[in-house]
Amino acid sequence: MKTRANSNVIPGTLEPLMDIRGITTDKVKAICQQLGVRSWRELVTAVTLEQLEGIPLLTPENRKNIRRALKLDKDADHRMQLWDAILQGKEILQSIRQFPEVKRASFAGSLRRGKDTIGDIDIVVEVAGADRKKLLYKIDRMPLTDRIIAAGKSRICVLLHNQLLVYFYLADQQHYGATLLYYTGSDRYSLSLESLAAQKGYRFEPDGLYDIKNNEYVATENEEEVFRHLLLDYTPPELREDQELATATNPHKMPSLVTFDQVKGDMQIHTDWSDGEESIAHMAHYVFSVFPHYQYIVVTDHASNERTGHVLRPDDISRQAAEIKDINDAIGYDYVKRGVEVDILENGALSLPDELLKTFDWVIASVHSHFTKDNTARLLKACESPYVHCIGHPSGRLIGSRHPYPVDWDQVFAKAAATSTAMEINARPNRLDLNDILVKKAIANGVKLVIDTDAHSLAQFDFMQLGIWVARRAGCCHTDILNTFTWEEIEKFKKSKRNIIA
Ligand code: DGT
Ligand code: CA
Ligand code: ZN
Repeated sequence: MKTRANSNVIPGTLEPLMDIRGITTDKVKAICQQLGVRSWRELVTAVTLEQLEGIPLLTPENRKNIRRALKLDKDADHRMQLWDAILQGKEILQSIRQFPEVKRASFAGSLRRGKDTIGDIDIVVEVAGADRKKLLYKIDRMPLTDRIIAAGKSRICVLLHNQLLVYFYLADQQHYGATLLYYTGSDRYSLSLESLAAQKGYRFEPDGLYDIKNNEYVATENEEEVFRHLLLDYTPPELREDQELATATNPHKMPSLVTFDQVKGDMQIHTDWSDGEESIAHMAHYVFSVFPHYQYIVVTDHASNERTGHVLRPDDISRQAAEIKDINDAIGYDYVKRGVEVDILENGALSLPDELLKTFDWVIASVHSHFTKDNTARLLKACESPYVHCIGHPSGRLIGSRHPYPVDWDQVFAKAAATSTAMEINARPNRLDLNDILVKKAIANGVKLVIDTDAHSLAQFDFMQLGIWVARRAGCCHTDILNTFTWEEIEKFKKSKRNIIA
């Protein structure tokens, strides 16, 4: 943090520029004088229009660091998957929580809102003013840190060795709640809160909630207190997106969102009978001990002609059933359910005949081919099968590598609701399929969802939380999610389909 000497020609709002690595007073003066920039907003515009290229005093590294510090260096095509960001973010949180200067620390930004991809990591830290220099010193020496890009009195921007940017927002105890709320965003949501606060006599700022009448900051140690001052119900971070602005101003519409604790089982799992890494027994015993609140798991190996890898062949089915029976006998009840994942072929037919499909407890039908054509008709036909209980990864997207295929979702969701066919929220980090927007549309149509992990190995059962975030962002309550119900209730759901189709 440098001195402000010789900065009299620099407008006060641009002084934080000097907190950026390599940016001297002379360089800021050059920006002001040569580009006529007088405010932060004008600076952002100048950076966005690449006008900084015209200032000879600035090196390419200087320009890059300004872009990074201003959060203008994001690349829409290279956003990180939520799961990777969580693993990385948890490591950072764990490190900084060990520093005695840090009283509290929490994720903010898109990571806290559970968005499917993440541009950068935001963390709000409670630290006393007198300890901030010490904290900066320690962050600089964390093994993960490549270098500090910018360091001001209330914000530190760090580049990690893996090129990821992490922003620490520093708050004192009294204003931690407002700061956390502010930097959790989304941008649009914070703006809506700002204008709502203004109507009620407050200024909602990164530093806290300012009571205009009393001319002082209000103590808001927790987010809940900010909502209370603004006479609003607490809004979970997952709902703080553009489409939920109305919720922020309507305190009586807050749904009770589904939680991980309410999940009673995982309903898509692959074992070594197809392309999974583990035996059924290994997976069952692992989940039984690690997720004690689960009441069932559904083994759903691939029965496929289209897939090139190892699949469950028709003559494997009875042998697999016998193996599952032995495992359940050892556990003492039908903990492992017999499911299957079949292909929806190009003409909408399925990759197993009805006589075999009807022997399973749970049938998932998924598109595994022809990813560019409009697949509405295939999905509609699969819903009409009396033996299909759920459509797997319905949109077919792979985050970062495959776009969803075109589908008329109004038609498909109407059909799914009418035929009691569930839709999957596949929680694999690169799928998250259906996504939050489609799930929202699905539940508005009365469609039931299943959140499952599609686990192919033991560690992948942890993906469930990602699916929960998708559901929460869509506003799902536990009643929207089939696998928050007991197996007896799921049997009733299946029976309703048989009654409709018969
Ligand atoms: P991302 O990182 O692209 O996945 O998306 P977010 O939602 O994490 O957005 P980000 O990282 O740009 O900012 C996080 C929140 O903090 C967002 O609500 C905006 C707010 N924020 C961060 N820096 C500034 C700033 O300099 N000015 C204002 N007004 N808001 C900021
Ligand atoms: Ca962010
Ligand atoms: Zn699949």
